[in-house]
Amino acid sequence: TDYTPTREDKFSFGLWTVGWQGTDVFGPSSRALLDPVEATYKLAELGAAAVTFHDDDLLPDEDEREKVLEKFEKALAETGLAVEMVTTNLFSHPVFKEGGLTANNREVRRYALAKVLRNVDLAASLGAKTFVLWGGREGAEHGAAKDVQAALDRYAESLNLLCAYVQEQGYDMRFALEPKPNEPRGDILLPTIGHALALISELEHPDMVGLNPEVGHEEMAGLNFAQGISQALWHDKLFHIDLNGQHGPRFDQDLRFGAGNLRGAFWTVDALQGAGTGKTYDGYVHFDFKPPRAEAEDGVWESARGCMRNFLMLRDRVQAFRADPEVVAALEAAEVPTLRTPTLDDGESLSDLRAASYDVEGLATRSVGMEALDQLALEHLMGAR
Ligand code: ASC
Ligand code: MN
Ligand code: MN
Ligand code: MN
Repeated sequence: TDYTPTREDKFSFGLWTVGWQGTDVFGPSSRALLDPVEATYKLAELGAAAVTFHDDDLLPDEDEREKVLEKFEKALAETGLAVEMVTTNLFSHPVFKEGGLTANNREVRRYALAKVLRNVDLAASLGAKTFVLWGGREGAEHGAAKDVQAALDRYAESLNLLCAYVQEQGYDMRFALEPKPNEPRGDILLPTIGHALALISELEHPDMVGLNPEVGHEEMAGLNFAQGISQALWHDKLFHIDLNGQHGPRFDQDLRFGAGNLRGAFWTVDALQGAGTGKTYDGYVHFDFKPPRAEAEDGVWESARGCMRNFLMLRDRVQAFRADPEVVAALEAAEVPTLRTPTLDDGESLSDLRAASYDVEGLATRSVGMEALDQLALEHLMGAR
């Protein structure tokens, strides 16, 4: 099989991913600055369909803004690449050291909101339909230092203002919140998919706000990513996705997609495809990874290529798994399709349900067939079937 990416695969990359220079807590950058416009051409060549960026990735220098934008728009026109998502850097500059939209300092909050608004205008002018908010610095290291309830009021206030602004301007744009449990703050607000979903239901325009879950971020919290995005799909809230890899609950590794928890990646691709019968994700397949610091530029592109190839290979394996008649039979044996039948029959009453007799002993000792089913999945994943 040919695992060469095509535009129809809708692969998308953050310019900050391949552009990461390897700066970490223990040392300075290990790679030269990659021109974001050059990176756009290179990603197009590798088979991507779109790029995404933080304002500061593309436009770090105010004096160069117009010139860089012109070059970037030329690159988009020449390659046919789209800008599908834009996000704001509210985490690098020390002005955001104690938070952006939820900083205790009111001037900082106002400056942060102004930075987002300016970037929303840019996103709209480039045709991006998704605007991501990752609140890396929205959080705390100390208990008393953050009034969490007030911070959530301010988060909601900002989102309400942003949604109203987008409506006023007539932009075709939705917001996507990106949960993360910690790093860079000790504890970040909206740490998981579930926390973010709950906040959305309290907003003035809940229809305009959804999620951008990242594989590694949920796994840092010890959670199952496929299960999390399945719930987001169920709520119609999977607006966007950040695919990458992670090895368990340690620092945010941002490995290329498929590295780290490979089994989790298999179920992630399956979940995106509706796990057989559910709602599917039809948006861009976006990668948010960091080519390891040890790599030189060749390794950067190898890492980007790997994200796409791994997705295509996993999609192939997942489709083969779902199409395998033995899997269909094993699903039946495990009664997986039966879960779609309502627990109470039409017209049946709770009294009927209570009056029915149940073979509790028989049910307690029944076969569930789950190991057999999972073994089939592993065999497909390992290419044995
Ligand atoms: C984002 C996003 C992240 C962070 C991180 C910055 O916009 O989705 O996970 O910023 O990639 O390094
Ligand atoms: Mn990450
Ligand atoms: Mn991310
Ligand atoms: Mn990231």
